[in-house]
Amino acid sequence: MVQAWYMDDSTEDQRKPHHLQPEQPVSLEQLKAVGVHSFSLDADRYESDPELAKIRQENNYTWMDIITIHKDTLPNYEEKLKIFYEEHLHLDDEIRYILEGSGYFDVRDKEDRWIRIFMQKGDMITLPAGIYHRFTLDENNYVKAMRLFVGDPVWTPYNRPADNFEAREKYVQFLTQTV
Ligand code: KMT
Ligand code: NI
Repeated sequence: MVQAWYMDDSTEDQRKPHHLQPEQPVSLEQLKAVGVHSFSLDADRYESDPELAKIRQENNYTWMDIITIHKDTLPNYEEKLKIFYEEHLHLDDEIRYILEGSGYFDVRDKEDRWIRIFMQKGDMITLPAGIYHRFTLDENNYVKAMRLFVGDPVWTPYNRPADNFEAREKYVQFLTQTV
């Protein structure tokens, strides 16, 4: 299961965990309240996993590819990492499934505080359209992840502020309805 916690606001290396002192964990329920859902799967079986097939079918995740983020494999590695760590939103859900390695997805809570979500092998996450978020590698500097999408993928990030999109307005409306 994914682990999550509230972040400190130190500007030190983004790849460090950035726990508060004392630590302040965030539960899966708290993640659901901001529209973030997570699953645990057997990443060793991803090529023939009926559980993964079911999730894809039920959610209409027709499209997928695999991205490997490592300095030797990802073209424009430094530049891409910078883009991933800019606070942004998308007009569609962002769905990621970690096959190897690990990394952090940070999402904003209702009070605009950063929640850090540690994702490692077997963890899948869905970030709703309109949520402000960012991604960084951790100190292991390596992740291999499946990217899933409903239909043809659109990866366009809209950096904050991006409050006038319908996807954002809908998401803000959703937040008012959860505890
Ligand atoms: C994204 O959109 O932030 C990415 O695809 C990078 C992370 S995938 C583990
Ligand atoms: Ni994103």
